Amino acid sequence: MIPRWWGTRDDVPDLHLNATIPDLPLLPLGRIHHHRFIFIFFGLNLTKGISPHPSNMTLKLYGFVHSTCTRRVRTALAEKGLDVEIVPIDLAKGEQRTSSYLNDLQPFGKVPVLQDTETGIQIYESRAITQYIATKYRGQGTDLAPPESDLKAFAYYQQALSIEQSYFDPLASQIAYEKVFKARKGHGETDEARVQSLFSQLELTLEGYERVLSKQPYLAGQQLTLADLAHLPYGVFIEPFGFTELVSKFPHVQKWWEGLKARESWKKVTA
Ligand SMILES: N[C@@H](CCC(=O)N[C@@H](CS)C(=O)NCC(=O)O)C(=O)O
Repeated sequence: MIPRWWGTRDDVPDLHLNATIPDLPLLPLGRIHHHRFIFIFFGLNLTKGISPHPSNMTLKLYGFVHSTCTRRVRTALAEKGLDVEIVPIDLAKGEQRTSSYLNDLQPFGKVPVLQDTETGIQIYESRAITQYIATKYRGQGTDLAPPESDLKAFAYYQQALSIEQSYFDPLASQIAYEKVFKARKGHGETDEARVQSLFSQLELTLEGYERVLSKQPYLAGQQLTLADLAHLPYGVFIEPFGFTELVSKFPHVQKWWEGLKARESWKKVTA
């Protein structure tokens, strides 16, 4: 049985938020309704877009609302107009490493994990979860992935997914680690030389993105897909460390990036 707790401010993977949220008591999920005003008062409505009542929701998402990977899933859900019950996992307290979590939910000790009570499917890995959502709810909300039967569109979609995972995510997530998570995990101070090196590599990567996006509006072609949306959580996370400035060097990348951030789904997830 996974304990249901809202986390403390230490879970918030965002320096700005960390700086503005005072220490809050741990709140049992069952009481969140009564404490909702606390989050709104501090400008953070943690329950927005998610169910405050763990009940008969079809979809349950084990995670932390502000973690990058949980946000990736929540963005896809928002594009589909789907509600989800969030079952909070307190990463700072190590709830993702309890034996019940490792054995029953995620063998690698990570969030998020999705449970679909309608199909009985339980799945982890944020990108796999978003693909599951896109497939199960095809025809509802935004179409987020072409079907396999559309050979050309599906091939370019796979290519776009691979671009994000191969060339963007490793660099962006390592920058996030160096700038924020390294110290938080007690692994030492930020290695600024490494950050600079990672940003240099990211610049070369964005040169590639610029070549692609000067010919088409989205990574897979004319339509937005999960491949585009997948960039949002880490891209936004590293914006204050130099990503905003870097993106501004590439007009087509910038247009694409601003368009992604302006989507209602992302606004909802970050509200
Ligand atoms: N590839 C995985 C990565 C999952 C992951 O690294 N999750 C982080 C939060 S974004 C986590 O659970 N960290 C806790 C830890 O490493 O102990 C996915 O996309 O779901």
